[in-house]
Amino acid sequence: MNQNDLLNVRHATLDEARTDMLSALDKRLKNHSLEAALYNDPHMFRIDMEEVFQKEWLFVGMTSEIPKKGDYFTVEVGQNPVLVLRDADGNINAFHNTCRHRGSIICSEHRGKVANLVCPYHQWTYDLKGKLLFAGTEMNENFDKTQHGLKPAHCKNAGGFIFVCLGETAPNDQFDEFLASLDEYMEPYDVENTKLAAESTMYERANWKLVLENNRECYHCAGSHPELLNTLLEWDDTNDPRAPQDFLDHYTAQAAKWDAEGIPHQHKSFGSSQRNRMVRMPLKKNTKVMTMDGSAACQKMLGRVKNPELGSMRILHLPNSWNHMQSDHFIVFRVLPVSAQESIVTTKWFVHKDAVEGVDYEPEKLRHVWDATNEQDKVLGERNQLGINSIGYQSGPYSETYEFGIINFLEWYANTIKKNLVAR
Ligand code: 3BY
Ligand code: FES
Ligand code: FE
Repeated sequence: MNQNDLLNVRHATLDEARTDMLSALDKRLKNHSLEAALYNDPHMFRIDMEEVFQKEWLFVGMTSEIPKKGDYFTVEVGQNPVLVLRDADGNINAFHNTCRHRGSIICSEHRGKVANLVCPYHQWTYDLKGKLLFAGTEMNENFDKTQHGLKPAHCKNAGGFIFVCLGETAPNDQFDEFLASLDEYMEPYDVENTKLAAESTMYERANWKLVLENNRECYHCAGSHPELLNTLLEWDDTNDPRAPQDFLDHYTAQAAKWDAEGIPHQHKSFGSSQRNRMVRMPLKKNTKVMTMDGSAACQKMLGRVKNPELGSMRILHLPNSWNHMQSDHFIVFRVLPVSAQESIVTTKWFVHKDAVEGVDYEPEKLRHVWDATNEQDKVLGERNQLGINSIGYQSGPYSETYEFGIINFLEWYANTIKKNLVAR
């Protein structure tokens, strides 16, 4: 624990913290920020990990990051190392990245390729489906290899998105309906024929909920995101009460072109409190994608896309991802908690797999706007955390027009914690 963590400890036991958390969530003012402990107390953080990150579906990465058999990437969900791997049949599976001998992690690189999974400690060897193949010659004769395969985690993919769930049983909450729509909405992009072109990993000294809250509103955009606002129109939906007529007219004209090409764009949401949503929104007039001047980022468009002005399709997955799918590249964002006041935000940019770096696209141009935006958001999140740690902090009101996305997020969060704590 760091010094801040110690300052915020206020429970003798985890059970006390659970009771305290339920009562804090029950008596919270719906349209107000949470009480400080929910953003900085280490016991509350542990409950977030147990009830949300170790039980709910999480976005981890894209199928095109691991195109061939034996390709893998690893991800840390709190202190749980997870391995996501393509097997010989082309299926993607997830395993706890911990050896069934004495628990060493098996893959310590963030990504790579293997024929089999060999634990570096005593060379126990597993196949790509997690079956234990070899445990040396020193185990006694009663040792049963079939009882020592890698522990699987739930893993599903659709439209190129990979989700894992570390819980014993995976929650439903219309998740399969969401996946079916992801397949439909992502079809034009042909994700299997894309490649990772750039990646950033940012360490932020802010509770994961502050990172999400910041992303769920554009109230701060005018004050902080000059690069993004060259192209982004801040309305997330045609129902947005703030959307002016010229935006609605622009949307109608763009949507007619998308319809002519069979590009899905209608707003859809799934699960409680719009836990998953997707919608395509136009960017500013005469801009194509989120570059500094709105011009193309890559000469090769994705999949079967012909129209460079596809706006951005936003895909939200609570608790840990938002995304922007455009005509010539798409960007995915993933948040993973580290401690009560630390998070890791990973951003990845994808282009057509045949696009050549330096010829069809320049990584610097591709990533510039969101590198700048992420840096600005990191500062905002960290300042938010510092102020919340003050004894002077008091829950404050959200704007119901600008910050409805946060209200939905916290409603989902509060209901999820309650549902899972009560089921315990
Ligand atoms: O564009 C995004 O990803 C979000 C939505 C509004 C604020 N933020 C920049
Ligand atoms: Fe993996 Fe010993 S801990 S082989
Ligand atoms: Fe922002």
